Amino acid sequence: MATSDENSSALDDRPSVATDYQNLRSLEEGDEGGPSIWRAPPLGQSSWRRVCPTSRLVLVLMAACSVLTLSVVALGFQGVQLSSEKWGTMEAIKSFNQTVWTGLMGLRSKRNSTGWKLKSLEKMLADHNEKMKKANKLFQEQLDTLQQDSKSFHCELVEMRSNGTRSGCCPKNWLQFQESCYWMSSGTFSWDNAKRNCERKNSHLVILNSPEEKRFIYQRKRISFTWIGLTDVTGDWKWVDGSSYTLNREDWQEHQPDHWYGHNLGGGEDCVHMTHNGEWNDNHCSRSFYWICEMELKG
Ligand code: MBG
Ligand code: CA
Repeated sequence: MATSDENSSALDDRPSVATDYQNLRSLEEGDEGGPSIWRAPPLGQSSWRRVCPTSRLVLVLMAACSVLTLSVVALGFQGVQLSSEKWGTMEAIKSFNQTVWTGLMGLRSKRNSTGWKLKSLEKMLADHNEKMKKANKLFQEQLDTLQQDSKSFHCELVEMRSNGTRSGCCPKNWLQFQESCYWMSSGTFSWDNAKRNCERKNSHLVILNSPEEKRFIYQRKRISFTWIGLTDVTGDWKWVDGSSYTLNREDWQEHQPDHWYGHNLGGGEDCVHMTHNGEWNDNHCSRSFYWICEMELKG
């Protein structure tokens, strides 16, 4: 059990204020080369530097904290500013979007409206074209009727002027070339029968007066031999209307006319026909060929 002395001795072992002061003094006065890190700064330096390092660390930390706090406050302020700017920008973008959207809607509506207008215009155009076609057809029909009427009137006028001896128009199924009408037979006859047939039609066997008329007939006649109104039965070459024909070699096939007697049909060859290529040949008048009648429109 400890005595009161022992307690007092134990209390004595504790560093007293005086000891502390001495220790502090010894630290102040020398032993500079000692290893202690707690060495006090030399005398003569400013008082704050003589504060213990722990306090300096606290001060540094406090300063750092202050700087940090200020930074946080500044950043916060900036953040508020940024957030406000961001809000403004968002509002602007929103407004811009709204404007663009409204514009797009307007354009779409305009496009729809334009498309609809275009479609109705196309339909109008198609209807118009259809009406034009109908009107044109009607006009053409009326023009044809008018031409027919005019032709009939002309025919009647010519007939009246000739006291009914001539027709002003070619009859149905007759072809008109210049001032004549032509009829092509579909059967065959002898030259004499063909001549009579034409006369019954108020016409005559074709008389070819010009190269143009020869070409016209040649182009339209049947391929087979076809009688024309030329004969030398009287000894001279004459057309059926009594007009004379002066022989032209170009009209005839080679070696024709030859008055050939070799056919044993009696006599020679007195009647003329067109051959396949349009050139002429004299033949026996009894032969059966196609024929062509001609009727003049004017006298
Ligand atoms: C024929 C003619 C005939 C007579 C005969 C003479 C091969 O043509 O048609 O009319 O001229 O030729 O050989
Ligand atoms: Ca002949």
